[in-house]
Amino acid sequence: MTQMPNNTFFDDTFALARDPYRFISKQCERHGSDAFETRLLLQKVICLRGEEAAKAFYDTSRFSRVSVAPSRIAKTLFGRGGVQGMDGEAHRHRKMMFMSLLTEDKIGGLTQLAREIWTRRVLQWSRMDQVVLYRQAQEVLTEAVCQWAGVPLDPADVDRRTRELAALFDFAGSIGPKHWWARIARKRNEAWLRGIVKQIRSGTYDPPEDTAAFIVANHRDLDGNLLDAQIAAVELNNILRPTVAVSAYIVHCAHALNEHPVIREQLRDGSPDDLHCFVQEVRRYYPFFPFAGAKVKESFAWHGYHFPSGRKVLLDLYGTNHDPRPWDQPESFRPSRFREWDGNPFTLIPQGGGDHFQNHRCPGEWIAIEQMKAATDVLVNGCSYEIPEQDLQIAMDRLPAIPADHFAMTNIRPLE
Ligand code: MYR
Repeated sequence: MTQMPNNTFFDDTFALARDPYRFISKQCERHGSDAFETRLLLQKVICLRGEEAAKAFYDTSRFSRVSVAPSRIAKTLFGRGGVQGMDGEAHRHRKMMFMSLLTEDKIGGLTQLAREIWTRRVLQWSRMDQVVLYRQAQEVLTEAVCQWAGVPLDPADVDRRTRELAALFDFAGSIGPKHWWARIARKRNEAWLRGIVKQIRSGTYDPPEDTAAFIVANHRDLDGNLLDAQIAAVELNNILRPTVAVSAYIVHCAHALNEHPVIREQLRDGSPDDLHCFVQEVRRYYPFFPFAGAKVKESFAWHGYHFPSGRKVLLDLYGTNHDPRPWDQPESFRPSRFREWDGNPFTLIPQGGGDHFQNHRCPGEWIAIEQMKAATDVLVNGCSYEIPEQDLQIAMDRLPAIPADHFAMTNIRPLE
């Protein structure tokens, strides 16, 4: 066995928190290795990056997801008892429930709803002095996904439900009051969704049978039992929350359009393929989810390194998307690289890698792509706007990392 490079003399929790998207890659560069060991929250952890590491990480015979998320992430971002913490047949069965919701047709329905809401919003914005895109995108996505999922949402509640859903991903990585607000937000959101699940089961609320609310409320586990109402609420939240989190990617699209006026011009009368390449490059280039976690099932060796049973492992998602081996000049924003792309599921992994059905790869990846395309089309062809003086620098110490001022826009005019 080769000795794995290690930082275990120190605890790297603060170094990781200061630079969550680049810490692992920087250390890999320093050690000249795609794997190194460190301590996080005083526990030994192995950090990995790159295509080969991703292939090993998504080998379900080697890694488990049960009880991997730190408690502060479980109590905010993911909730307890949901698909993220499952293994084996039970995981595949639960994942099928999500995949059944994500057919091309159904995703198209969600995109259509969102487009209508964007069009309405642009008209409202034209009567306002200034809007902040991050917040606006969160509201659009909350309205659209609730309607699509069969989750009743009174117009008067859009603001508070958006705040709740956004707190779960926006403050999961925070410390102090923001983090505590995210915990409260999860409790409130789960209570709301639990109530809807119970109403569906008792017949007092009857959403269409192809909606997420109906499917989750009536889903049966491998033993043929309905999910506990609390777990069903966590899974319904797993459909709403990540859709609202696409707001971060929408801000990244706006940022890229602003940084690259030539690309923006090309998209004005571009083909669907131009738009697809643009969105894929935004997903590769911009920071969204920093890393994914797992733990070793049984000890094994990989590239001469020993992985002991039970050891926690982090796979660097952002660093793998910026790995210069598969990505020529990874720090330059170049949508055209996706014209020739081979679709390798281990080199472009912003929302996890491997297979959507078998692995912990985000089942909502296609929702993200289609929502980003719809929003980019609105920003390029649906309105004109100006960018007021503000800090457009991507705050890399924030999770998710977006421009410091959340992308303000003024003087908005609908086009057409
Ligand atoms: C989701 O809601 O599942 C997607 C959220 C995407 C934004 C992610 C940024 C927050 C990361 C929190 C810390 C993660 C540590 C594993």
